[in-house]
Amino acid sequence: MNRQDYLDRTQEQMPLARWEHTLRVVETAAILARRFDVDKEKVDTAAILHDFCKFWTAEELIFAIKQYKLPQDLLLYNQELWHGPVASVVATKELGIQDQDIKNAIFYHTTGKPNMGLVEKVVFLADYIEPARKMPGVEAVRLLAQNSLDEAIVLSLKQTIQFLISCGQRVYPLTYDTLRDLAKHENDI
Ligand code: DGI
Ligand code: FE
Ligand code: FE
Repeated sequence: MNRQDYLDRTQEQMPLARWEHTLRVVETAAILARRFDVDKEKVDTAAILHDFCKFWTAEELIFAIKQYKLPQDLLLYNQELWHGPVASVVATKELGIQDQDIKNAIFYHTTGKPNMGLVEKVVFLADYIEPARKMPGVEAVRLLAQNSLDEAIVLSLKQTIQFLISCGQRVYPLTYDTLRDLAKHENDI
């Protein structure tokens, strides 16, 4: 499979609006990869595939989480958390993705994880700051992303946690673990 195959297979999985989001994440991730000297090809592939399973039904995602023995505690939390881990396995089984950096970047693109690699960080951040994102505080994250992947990700995680708590949703513990890991030099959490 080549890049065009990844693009075609991804496009046919999703409606136009999500496809356009994917293309903006690919572009944003390329800019960040250049800025922070990260492997462009890995970032590109992971960005193309990160939302591959976003439009699978809940039933399909639950089936995959069980069948592929993904973390079962995901099922106790927000459905939004399910598409990354499932896409990571599908990318391996159906698209032949073997590279661990790419698999991790897809798997953890919603929550992050402690000790993220640079490819993971770039995809995570590009997903949050792609130009059509409008969540409160996104502009401050874009500014931090000019200079520091970690500082930008820390602010994005804080804002996501705040958002989830404000609407009474449960926060998956890995989200806090990621924040603690990256903010270990801060004294405000
Ligand atoms: O798939 P996208 O919309 O492009 O972005 P995403 O995969 O980062 O999903 C973001 C959504 O996931 C956002 O609305 C917040 C929601 N979410 C639900 N529970 C959690 C969560 N995000 C994190 N980081 N942690 C959670 O526990
Ligand atoms: Fe996503
Ligand atoms: Fe996304």
